[in-house]
Amino acid sequence: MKELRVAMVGYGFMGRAHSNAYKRLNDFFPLQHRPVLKVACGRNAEKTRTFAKVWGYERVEPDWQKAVEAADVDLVDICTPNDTHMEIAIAAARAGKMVLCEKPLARNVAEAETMVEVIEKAGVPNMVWYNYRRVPAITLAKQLIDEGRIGKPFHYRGNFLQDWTISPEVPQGGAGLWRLDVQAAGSGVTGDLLAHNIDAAHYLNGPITRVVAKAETFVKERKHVLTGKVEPVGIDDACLFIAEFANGSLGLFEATRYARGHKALKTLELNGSDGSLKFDLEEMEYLDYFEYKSESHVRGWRRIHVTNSEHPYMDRYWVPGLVIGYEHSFINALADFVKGIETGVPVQPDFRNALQTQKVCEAVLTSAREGRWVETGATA
Ligand code: SOE
Repeated sequence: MKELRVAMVGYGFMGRAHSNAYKRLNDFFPLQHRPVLKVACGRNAEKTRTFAKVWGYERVEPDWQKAVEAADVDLVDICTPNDTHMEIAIAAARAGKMVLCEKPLARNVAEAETMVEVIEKAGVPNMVWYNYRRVPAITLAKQLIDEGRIGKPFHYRGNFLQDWTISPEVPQGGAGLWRLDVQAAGSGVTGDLLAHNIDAAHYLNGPITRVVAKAETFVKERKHVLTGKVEPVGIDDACLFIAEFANGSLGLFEATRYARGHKALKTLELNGSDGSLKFDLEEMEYLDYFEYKSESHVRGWRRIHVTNSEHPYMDRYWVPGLVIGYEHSFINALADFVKGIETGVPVQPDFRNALQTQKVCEAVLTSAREGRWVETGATA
């Protein structure tokens, strides 16, 4: 078995989700590569040490440049705030390492384009962790669409609703709350939540060509963790947009951190001439499917429990009827990435593919600012 020696930059929520994937990969997927957790790297020395100990990294390296250039590292995983993605990805690619980057790829299109240019020049395998594509029910949705069961698509809907920033007492910035700091994050729910929905929409329904959006910042000032001062909030708290897809269908998207009662209500629906599909992350083991061609007396929505061995990824896990969870979407993504290295067929979404999601995010933010339709650059 070949070793895949990992340098992990960042130790937060995503550092844990990805580390779990490296550790469990070979337990479930027969592959020629075995991840080895070599180096953990982070800004806070004590937290990095604890993280490395808990997850089993061989050593700790406080200097990220040394970590990504280390001779005993093959793959760099970027789990840091968005404002550091570009610098780390470029250094890692130039050092000839494979690069896996947490979403969104960057803060904006300019950064993402630079990253794509460098990574493609370096010719190193790369992937962006849009993990929801690897939820078996969503992968099954893609399969049903590709089998022609939905017919001509008319409507696509995608929501991502949370409620964790409603209190004006929640500060912005710093290690825990950088998602609220526009400098660190680039944007608010657009880059954080809509980006997931745009990636899933691209995957299931093809390119989005133009958008018109409305964004809102409900809490205009928050204390900044780093300066201790009350400062203007630069992120979007909520963002809604209408989209046109290259295939002629219409999209409706909503993301917010102000939907009281919803922690991570991520839903999607596709309606076509021959059928419809519905997914809800809170019941992620199910895919709802409406098949129009059934005889009318039995026609209706059917709920597929996506746990059979013939369902995507499920032959790797338990017996039919028994479910897998959120963390497995990262294991599945990693398995696809490693398979990509072994077969020479690059996995999606790679940096170039994620750049298109970044372009839609930017078009959405421009539209919200300027109150007009904005082209994404994608064509039919
Ligand atoms: C934000 O709360 C967040 O953690 C995102 O950053 C993740 O990408 C999403 O999957 C869950 O919500």
